[in-house]
Amino acid sequence: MTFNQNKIPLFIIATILFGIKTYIVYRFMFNIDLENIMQEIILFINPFVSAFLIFAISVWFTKTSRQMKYIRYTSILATVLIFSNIVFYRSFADFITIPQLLQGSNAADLGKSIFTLMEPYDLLLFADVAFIWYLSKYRVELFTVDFARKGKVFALALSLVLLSGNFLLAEMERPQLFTRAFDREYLVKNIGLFNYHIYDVAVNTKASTQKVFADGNEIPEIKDYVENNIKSNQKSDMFGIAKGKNVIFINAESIQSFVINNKVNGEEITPFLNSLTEDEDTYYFENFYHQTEQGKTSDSEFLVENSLYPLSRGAVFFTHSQNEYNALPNIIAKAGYNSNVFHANNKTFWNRDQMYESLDIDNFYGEEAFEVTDDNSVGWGLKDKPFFEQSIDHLQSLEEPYYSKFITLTNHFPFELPEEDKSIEAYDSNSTTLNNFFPTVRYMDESIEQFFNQLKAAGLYEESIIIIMGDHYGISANHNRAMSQYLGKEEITPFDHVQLQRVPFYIHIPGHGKGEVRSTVSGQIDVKPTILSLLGIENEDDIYFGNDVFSETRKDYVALRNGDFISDDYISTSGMCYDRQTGDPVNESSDPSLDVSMSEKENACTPIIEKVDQELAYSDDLIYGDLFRFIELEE
Ligand code: GP9
Ligand code: MN
Repeated sequence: MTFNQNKIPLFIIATILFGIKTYIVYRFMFNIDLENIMQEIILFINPFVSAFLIFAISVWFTKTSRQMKYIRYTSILATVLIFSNIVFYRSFADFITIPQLLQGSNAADLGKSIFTLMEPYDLLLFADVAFIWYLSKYRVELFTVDFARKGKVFALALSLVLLSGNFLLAEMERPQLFTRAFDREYLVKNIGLFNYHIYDVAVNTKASTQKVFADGNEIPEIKDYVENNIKSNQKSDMFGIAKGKNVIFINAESIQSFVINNKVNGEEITPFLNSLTEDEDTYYFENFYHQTEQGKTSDSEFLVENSLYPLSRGAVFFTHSQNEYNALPNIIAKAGYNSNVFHANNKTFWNRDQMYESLDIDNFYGEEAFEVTDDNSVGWGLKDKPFFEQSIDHLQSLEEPYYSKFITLTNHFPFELPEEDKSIEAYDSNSTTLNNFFPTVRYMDESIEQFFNQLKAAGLYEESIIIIMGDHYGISANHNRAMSQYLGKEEITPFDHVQLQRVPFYIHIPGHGKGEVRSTVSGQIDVKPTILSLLGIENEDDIYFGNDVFSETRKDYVALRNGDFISDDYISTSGMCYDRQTGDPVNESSDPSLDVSMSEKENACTPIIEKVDQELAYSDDLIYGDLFRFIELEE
């Protein structure tokens, strides 16, 4: 940049003032959790990066007056944006999102209380604006206004370098920040308020353009596919067995089936869940798979409520929370059920507050419904035992019948637990994650046992069925070495990896007496049809991709979201087809000169791969096109 004599460009001053202001707002007006020094650094850097990005554009205006005007007006606009977020935050403890802003009810709520949400000292936010205004109007002679082409390009390049640097740091601090997009607070704290808004606009524009181009033409074809390939026309023996009963659904965080009936250091890991596998009122499904992707817990919720697949990237809870769905709560409401979620975490995490409205969930008992203290929390928040204990009162206040989902939290990465809560010792391997997993799994097991007892004591047990489901894996493939040590295997093969995606699934029906261990190949996609069947609710005109787990006429495979599948006979993963029982590759060409892709094409998995791809694509179409808005569903 060529600076005239000792003059400096106004946009630099604007950047510095605006950066400082934004940083102060981050620290003192928003309640942003900073967990480590890296996060503090990123939070400090990003306001300046954003400010530079915005103000440096001014150098491209050749006329002095235009340049000054640009700086003036952008500083006002950007400040108004910050101010709006502050006001919004005071009411919703969240940052503005476009859909939320457009939601009539939110805006109306805000409208009424807007003045009560403003503080006199908010005026200070406009102090630098006034200063910049003054300088740009009356002291123009102090500033460089003429930038050589080289200077302009340099300013632009610097903007991009700063931005990439910021994004790189953010990605290092939170891998997959953009694709997973789990929480607005994380986004704001890592990339800044302005870039967050740009990101939010981009995500929403993408979703709504795809929506705009959809017209419902695809529906007959999808319906046909579902009728012919998914739905079974026979009711299972279990149809209506729990008619009118409450449904208590436990979403058990990060538990995998390999811990069930297994030991660590010679001790049982999950004594209570093990006892349930032998319990006469309980069905335990040992070949039940999670089908989640980047949306983790939220994906598992999406599968359960809709029997649709989550998306292959991003969290559908974020990207398509404004869609219409025909979710389980909506269907059972017609049979008189109310639906509730209990989860002692931020309501905005995974965008639950917005998505639950679209899923027709009546009540969401989030963090503020619980008494959370330093003593009763660890890691992500309230420990599972006090969580269940405190939930009993809420549960008692509900009208029956209800569907109530409990999302546990303690058994979450990085699996922290205070000594006094540890009933078993950690494992000993090169993976602290796997080592610490066992004591927290045990803690969750104990908390579920305690919950059963409390339900009984509160008289809520007899009239309910209790379903327990693992939401997704807790131990990723990064810990394969430790995992192979624990399982006593030489290595974790792709086949083993698929088998490790099994999560526990229990259906407990008090007084039933016919429970047993079932080996049906099944998955989270089957939960909605199963619950509906147990409650004796027919749901014929709906579109979904799973089956009642008790049905005799099920489609005989489970698709994972990445296109892998598990069928009665085969497991398909990483381009290989394995025999499900022996784990041996099948139909590999014996002639090594044969084209590999040919031999892959010819293998025994091929016909199912085609179905799996088709099914995933149809599910995606339904979501991207928001097609449920075109579907007439029976009232
Ligand atoms: C957060 C909890 C954990 O509210 O559900 O989410 P996860 O990281 O497991 O998806
Ligand atoms: Mn989870």
